[in-house]
Amino acid sequence: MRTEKSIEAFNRALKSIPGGVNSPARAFKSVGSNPLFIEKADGSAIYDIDGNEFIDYVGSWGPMILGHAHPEVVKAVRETAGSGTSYGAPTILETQMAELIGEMIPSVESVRMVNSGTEATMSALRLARGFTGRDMVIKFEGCYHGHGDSFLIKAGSGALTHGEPDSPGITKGTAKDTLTAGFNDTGSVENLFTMHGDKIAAVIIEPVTGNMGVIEPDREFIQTIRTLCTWYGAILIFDEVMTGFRLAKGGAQELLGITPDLTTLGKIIGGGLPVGAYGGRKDIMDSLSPSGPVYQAGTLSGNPLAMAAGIATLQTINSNGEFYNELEKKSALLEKGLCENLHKSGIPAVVNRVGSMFTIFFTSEKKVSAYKDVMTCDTEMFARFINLLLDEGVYMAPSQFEACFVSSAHSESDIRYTIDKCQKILDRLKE
Ligand code: KE4
Repeated sequence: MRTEKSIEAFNRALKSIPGGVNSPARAFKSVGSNPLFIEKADGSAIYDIDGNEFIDYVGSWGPMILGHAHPEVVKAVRETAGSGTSYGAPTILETQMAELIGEMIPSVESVRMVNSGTEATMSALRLARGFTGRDMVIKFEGCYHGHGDSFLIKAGSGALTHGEPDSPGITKGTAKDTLTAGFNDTGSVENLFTMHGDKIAAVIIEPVTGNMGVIEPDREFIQTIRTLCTWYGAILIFDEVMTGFRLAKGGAQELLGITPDLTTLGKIIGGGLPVGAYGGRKDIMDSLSPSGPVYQAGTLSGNPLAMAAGIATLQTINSNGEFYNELEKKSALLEKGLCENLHKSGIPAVVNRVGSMFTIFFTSEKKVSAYKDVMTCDTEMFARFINLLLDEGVYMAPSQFEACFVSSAHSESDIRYTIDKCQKILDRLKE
């Protein structure tokens, strides 16, 4: 695979952009290679500047559920842009988006648009704190909610502790209000509520994780969180930036049958343009300025281009009553093929899949259902797998701790090609 142009582009970018990328997830650092610079993308295919073509399972980390450059999305952006790109004043497009989100996710009675998933989660936490008058938040080890200070906190030792900053620049004052529990560890959440219950403003969780790889919640675990939040008057925030409109029309909360108090969204609702949103119970949302005292604002919130792209995406999904069934069939076919490959190869690995999100964990654990299982992964083996896969024209997430995504644009031949190439590579990994 030729990569001269990407290498040259990367060296040039390094001179003016920290690490040569505008987001660390793109850096390919954890798989020991350099990022590919992309020229264009169409449907399930992505093309780098050296002319290499790949079947894309990153999909911009989730937004591209319809595949790249979907005609309806491109048309909507083109037509909207011709009338101007931003007004700093309300448009009907924003109301259409809010109504559409509320129709698809009934728990979202009222919603505020922002410009990224990070902005959505930061704002939702401030709102929960403002509404309850409490300071503490519980997050889960391995869950990622964007780069807001309160969320860049890991558990430190054990799963029950006051937070330790994950990054320089986060004050001890911030970290002390973030408590960390274990995903799928019901006792860890119960203990935190027993110790801090009336000081906990919110619990925020990826209802199905994508950011430590894909892990599904035990039903008793997620139900207990809902019960504890209700009992102690804490706000349950489902961070569905990745799972929203991905796992079902109504997101993970539809799949799990759990109603959160607030939901954060992003990715798919922008159709690839910068977007985020947070919404939920009207009594909570009405605390937001200008209706209420909790302040949050944004120059480009509800930007007409992002709204047009997002509305076109959601309307395209809604126009096909079989959309999620078709996605499920393709994703299940891929999972089956990958599992058969891995079984034949004898290489220890676990494939976790929920809907069209999946992760191949290179571990000898029989099951990956918690952060501690994820930490057993052979990241060296994973890196070799990813790089060999790229040589064969398949682009999967360049980190063991991420999700891959199937889109409606992936064809059955894409899936079969991917399965065949994975088999070839696993045989080579055994050498
Ligand atoms: P953004 O600020 O990146 O739009 O969203 C933050 C965020 C919040 N919540 C969840 C569940 C998320 O998955 C994300 C962002 N996801 C990563 C991929 N794991 C974005 C990729 C990147 O950081 O470049």
